[in-house]
Amino acid sequence: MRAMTPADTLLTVAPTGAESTREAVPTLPTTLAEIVETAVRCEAAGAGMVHVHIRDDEHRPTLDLGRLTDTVAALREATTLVVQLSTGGSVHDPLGDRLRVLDAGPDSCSLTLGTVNFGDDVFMNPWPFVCELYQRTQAAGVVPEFELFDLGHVAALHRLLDRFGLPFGGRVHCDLVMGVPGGMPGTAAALVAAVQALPAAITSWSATGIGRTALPVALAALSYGGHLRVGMEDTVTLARGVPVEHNVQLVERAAALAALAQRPTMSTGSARALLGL
Ligand code: KMH
Ligand code: ZN
Repeated sequence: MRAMTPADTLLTVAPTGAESTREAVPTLPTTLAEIVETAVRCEAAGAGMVHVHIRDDEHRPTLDLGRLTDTVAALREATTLVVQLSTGGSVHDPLGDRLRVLDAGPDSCSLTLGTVNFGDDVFMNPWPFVCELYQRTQAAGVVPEFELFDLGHVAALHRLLDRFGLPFGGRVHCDLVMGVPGGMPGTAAALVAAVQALPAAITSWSATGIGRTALPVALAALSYGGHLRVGMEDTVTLARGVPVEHNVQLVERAAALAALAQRPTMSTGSARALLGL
């Protein structure tokens, strides 16, 4: 029933990420002004939530608390988007810095359920860290988005909810991040397997396909009742050899797919209700 229920689509934009360099991707928004400009345009194109990674003055990933706090304030000033800060950061960020992200006061934060090979790197999420971060979200009144890179992360989500109960706000939202080299593949079959294994407490799920899996994952998610995340964090081409010039292109494309599927993008107010904010 959960998988088949049609509904309007929560569209999340992840405009920056921590992996692409500004040198390799000159159109990547990395400054505060660029991230805010991107968020404004993406909201107008149908986005309901923004998943935020920030950069320093040299365009390198940072979890600087002052910058994070300023970013949350600037996004709230310029948009009505749900502001979600990444607690994943980059593969090089210390766990303590990642816990402190909550001190910037976002509406939501990402929370990955386990360690995963990440290309040639390792994205570290030891179980005690997952538990600590989750309990901090509950205490701070921040709504987590559970990031699931692999089927084992789905099992870990069962374990987490069984042990610590529901998130702040009482809703349970997760995002399947598919196609990372080291995680589950970005295929319809993997998506169905993961969704069928989700805990009964899940109230909404979205999916993200990395790189060339972006479109197959989006189409599978729409047809299976899920929501969408798109953005230059996950893919920097529109098609082979066609670079993304601006995140709004990915948002517009996803919004068009959602409309075609008779599941148009939802307002930011509906996004807040969906997530328990
Ligand atoms: N940058 C990746 C290592 C998250 O935002 O929570 C982790 C990531 C997930 O992007
Ligand atoms: Zn991220």
